[in-house]
Amino acid sequence: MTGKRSDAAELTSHLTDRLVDAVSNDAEVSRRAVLGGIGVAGAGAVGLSGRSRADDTPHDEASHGGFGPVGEFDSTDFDPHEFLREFNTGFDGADDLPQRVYERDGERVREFELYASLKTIEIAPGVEFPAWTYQGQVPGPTLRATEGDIIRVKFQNRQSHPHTIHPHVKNVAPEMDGVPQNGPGVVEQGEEFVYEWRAQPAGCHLYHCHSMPLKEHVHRGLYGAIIVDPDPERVARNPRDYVNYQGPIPDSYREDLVERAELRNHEYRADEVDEQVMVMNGFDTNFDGDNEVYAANTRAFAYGVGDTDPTEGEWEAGDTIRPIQVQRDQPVRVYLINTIEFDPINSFHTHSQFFDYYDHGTTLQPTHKTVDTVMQCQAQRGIVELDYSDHEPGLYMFHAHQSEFAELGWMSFFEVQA
Ligand SMILES: [Cu+2]
Repeated sequence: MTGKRSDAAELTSHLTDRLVDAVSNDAEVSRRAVLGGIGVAGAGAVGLSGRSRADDTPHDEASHGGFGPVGEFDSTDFDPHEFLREFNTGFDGADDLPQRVYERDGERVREFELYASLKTIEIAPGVEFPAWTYQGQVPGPTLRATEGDIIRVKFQNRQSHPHTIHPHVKNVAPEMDGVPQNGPGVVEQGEEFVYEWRAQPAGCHLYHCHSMPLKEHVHRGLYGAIIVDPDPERVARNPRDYVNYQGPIPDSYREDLVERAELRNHEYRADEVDEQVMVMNGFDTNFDGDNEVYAANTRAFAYGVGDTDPTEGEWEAGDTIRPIQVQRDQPVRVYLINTIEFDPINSFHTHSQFFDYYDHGTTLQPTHKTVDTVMQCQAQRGIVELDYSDHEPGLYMFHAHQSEFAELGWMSFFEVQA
């Protein structure tokens, strides 16, 4: 490994070991104990010396406990790298998500079949969590449509608790709101309900269960992304709906907005951009009302740097910890959503890089121009646009800038490639 890569791997490995040791060896451990390195892993777990085991064995020789390859995830049934770029549009998406597109009364319907189920998921190497899931995964599948379409979700509850799907879109029918007080109410075990929502407004949105107690149903894992792409034809007709700007809109500005809409829309030019979904989440492993493990897309440090150097060959099964590789000459767009429970806010910070941010993704002009940190409350979301064309190839960290979230799993790298 090159120097920088081995340093990054060392950091990832150290933090992962510390987290895993603390969480897995003592079900009662609090996150304060994890951060302090006390109680479970002992004094050997503290500091960034590169020695992460209580027995003081150097990293390269450590056994890393009894699970799988060194510091790797055991379970291959969820791959955060695959999830990152997997958009279900009705035309295209995950094999295990039934979906289709059809016309009905002159409108386009994007139909998906989602179920709720209990599933044990792996949130850090060897650390399991009893999740409540949509489609057996956390986050649930990313649903994507174009503004104005109908999103139709056939929902089946295969779990013993009553669940719903509550959409964060502009929904004009109360019975489709997915709350216990309206329409069908909660969906009991074995029951089904078909939700229909208009895909509006354009933006980065989400869905989640709204059964009581709400914080448990959300924290257990029942959430996912809804992405609504702007319709360039509508933008041309109503440009004012997409800007926070009161002045006149000359034709050149209108054309610029239409082009921006095309670059955001998967049926036009969105493939020119490296699009990614990051759902910032956390897990309360001992159910004390405090999260012990944090991540973007569920798996702690999965976008860190593992032991394998991809420049030396292809990735192999078991190489579950690796940076997100991006091309220097291709812009990056992150649909960023915060679903964290128990903590009031979450955040996203890039090293050596500034980005444009679109709060809720509902505008075609950035709401924050040239920033390197944004924060989101629960259910807040937005679009992050990054350009690495000026940067030298290499590893660039990004993480929550609550430092403790970063140390407890929400720390990642982009690997910029020439
Ligand atoms: Cu629920």
